[in-house]
Amino acid sequence: MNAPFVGLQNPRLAALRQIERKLLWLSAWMVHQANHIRPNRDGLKVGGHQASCASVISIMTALYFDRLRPQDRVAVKPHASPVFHAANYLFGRQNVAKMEGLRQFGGAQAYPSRVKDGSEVDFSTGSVGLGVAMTSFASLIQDYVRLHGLADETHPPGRHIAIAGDAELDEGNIYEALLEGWKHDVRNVWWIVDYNRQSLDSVVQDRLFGRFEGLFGDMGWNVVRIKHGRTQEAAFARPGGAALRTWIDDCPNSHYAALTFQGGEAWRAALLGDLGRDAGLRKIIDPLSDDEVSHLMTNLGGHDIETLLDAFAAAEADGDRPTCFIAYTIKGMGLPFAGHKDNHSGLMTAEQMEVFRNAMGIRPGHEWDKFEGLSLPAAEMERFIADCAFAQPISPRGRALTAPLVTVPEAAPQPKLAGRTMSTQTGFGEILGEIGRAQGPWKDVCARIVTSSPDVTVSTNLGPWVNRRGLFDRHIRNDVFRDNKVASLQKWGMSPQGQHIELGIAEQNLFLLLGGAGLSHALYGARLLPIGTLYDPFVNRGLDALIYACYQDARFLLVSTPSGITLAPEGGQHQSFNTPLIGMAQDRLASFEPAYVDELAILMRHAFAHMQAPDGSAVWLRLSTRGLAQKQRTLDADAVIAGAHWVVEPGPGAPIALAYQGPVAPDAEAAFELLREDVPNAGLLAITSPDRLHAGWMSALRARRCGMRGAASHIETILAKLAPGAALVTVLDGHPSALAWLGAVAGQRLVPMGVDRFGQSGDIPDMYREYQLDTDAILDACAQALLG
Ligand SMILES: Cc1ncc(C[n+]2csc(CCOP(=O)(O)OP(=O)(O)O)c2C)c(N)n1
Ligand SMILES: [Mg+2]
Repeated sequence: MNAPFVGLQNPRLAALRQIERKLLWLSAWMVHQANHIRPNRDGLKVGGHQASCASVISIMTALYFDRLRPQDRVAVKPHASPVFHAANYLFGRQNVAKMEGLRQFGGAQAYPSRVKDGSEVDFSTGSVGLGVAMTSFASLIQDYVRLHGLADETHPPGRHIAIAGDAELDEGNIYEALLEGWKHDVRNVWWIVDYNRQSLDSVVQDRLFGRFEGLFGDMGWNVVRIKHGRTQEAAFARPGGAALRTWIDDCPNSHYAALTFQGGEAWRAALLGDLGRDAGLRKIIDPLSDDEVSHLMTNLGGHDIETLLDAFAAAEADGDRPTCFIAYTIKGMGLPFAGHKDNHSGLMTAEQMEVFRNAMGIRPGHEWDKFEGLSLPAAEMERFIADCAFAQPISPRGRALTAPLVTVPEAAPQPKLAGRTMSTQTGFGEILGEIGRAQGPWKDVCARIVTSSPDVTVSTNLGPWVNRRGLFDRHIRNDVFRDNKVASLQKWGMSPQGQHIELGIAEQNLFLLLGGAGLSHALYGARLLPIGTLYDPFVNRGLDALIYACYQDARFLLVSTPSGITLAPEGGQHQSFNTPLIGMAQDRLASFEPAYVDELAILMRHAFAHMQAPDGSAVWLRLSTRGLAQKQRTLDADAVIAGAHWVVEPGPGAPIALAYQGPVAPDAEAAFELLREDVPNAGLLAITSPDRLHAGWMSALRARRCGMRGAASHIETILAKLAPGAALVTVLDGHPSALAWLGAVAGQRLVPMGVDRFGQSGDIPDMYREYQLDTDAILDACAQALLG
């Protein structure tokens, strides 16, 4: 661990200033060559954010080359991606080809991406606000795995740091995360706000800082304002300095930004216009050249390495309290468009780049040389970088950790089904509750499961599990009702050993938590099997965070229940019908909707394995509260996992099959019995996953286009049992297009049934009649399909 910086003449400071210079050059050059030098084949803007990068150079230099330890985990604001790649390049963890390929196929990503840029990226960013909030949930998960003894103790715990753009604090999810973090007493989190007071479109409102200070303070955070650099502080200490400080503090953001852009002459005119009669101030300003006036006025804390290091060291000394640093900066600092309100996507022109190149001392052809244009010898710089704490490996594989797989037994515990009427939601609660006994072959899986729910733990049937495993909290908190002998089905004692993390009603928080927990193997070397439950319609409420978790390849099991219009009396507002389509469209998420509990048991077992498989993914089970008479049968587990199985195989030359998905099964079965009276060889197909079927079909089509003639998908094999001109009727409690594509697989005539309107409540008979999911409607659709 480096000692915090001390003293002006410290050689560390000299080296850090060289690194600032290098990061500024490399990030600007990376964007420049992508836009101006690399051939452009399609005429589209490549883009990049030189001003956003310049704004955060000193902050990232101070962090990466001084304060960060290898175990720390960082979310870098999306538009500073080139600075991040440049820092990694100096550490020998990034190469020129990737940087030259910024925003190009196979090159460095526009925004840091775990999946595409590799494991140097701790948290992907891009959708502003999410990466910031993710650090808080990841820190909670770090505490969880350590308190459960699951983490590899050879890795010391890290700090979770977000380097945030100030406009990210406009995102509501930030405040949801702050509140939840407060409830869970989150520790070891730093948010460093690059407070350049500019967003994409504009210069932000004055006095915003005061709001942030209040909000963060209310949530138990330490707020550190890093406003002035050393040069400014030295000037403030002189006679006339107090007036200068007041002038700076009172200057509206947009005026300050405009003067920064205009430069020394404009600064002097403005200062003298307001304070020209102050003899002390004149003594400060008059001897300075225009460039020096400019330097003084732009010497904000976020551009001053010494000030930043002092602030970081003081926060470290303060312990593990979450800390928000508001680092005042200038967007585009050191570049020709510094402070200009339109600089967000501004790119230096070729002429400006030449001037910048000369100022940086970079010879043509040496743009990527690590130490070109620096005043310290290369060997000294190399030594300095190699000695940085962050340069030390966290594991032989770099910053990515791994964790052994947890063996998943052959079959999930299956509740007694004979003679029972049961919903998939009940089945889920019983199966998980059984695993929660932590007995027999499921003991190891049980130890790795962590569940969470945004205030719908009981209503999604996690109750039996939670009663067995307890609620997680960093501190022991008793169940007051239990202690007072008040009878309740729910036992809610909290302890560091608990395995359920209860969240408030904020669905984005659930998905951010699942994102952090689902990366625990890579971040903390501890394998977790996270399960999150929520009502199906509210997947939409957290959707961007769900997509964000999948984008990072986080591994978790999402259980959404109740779903569809089948939740009937719970009301029209709670109905969901777009979710099967989301499940199909979302990459790195395998989605299923079983109808019966025997299928569910197969899929839950599969989920625990698939979540751990190198080529696996997160898993989504869409469940229902409708009780169905359970079946005694033997299923082909592979077919259930592949997405469909024949309940009644069609006879030779069958002219029609009826395919159902989820809780409409009894109505489809009843219609099928009537259909069979007229068409004895008709088939009845149970669909458990349009997502898996579709993915398999796509993959077979692609393989055949690549010459693998024998490639066939599960759905093609299934539908081949029907006559070539056969008709299909599909029915699900969801948007009909989720299954309508089945007609294209073998060119069959298809009538799709499902829900494309919503908002009416009632009981199931009324609802199924209204939305045409009942037996009569299905039978009519069969007639329609047969008649063509
Ligand atoms: C959720 C989301 N909405 C919109 C955008 C488009 N966008 C990209 S950057 C940005 C403003 C960024 O401003 P700030 O966070 O202050 O960063 P700066 O560039 O000033 O450092 C916006 C609106 C986005 N990336 N994500
Ligand atoms: Mg900004």
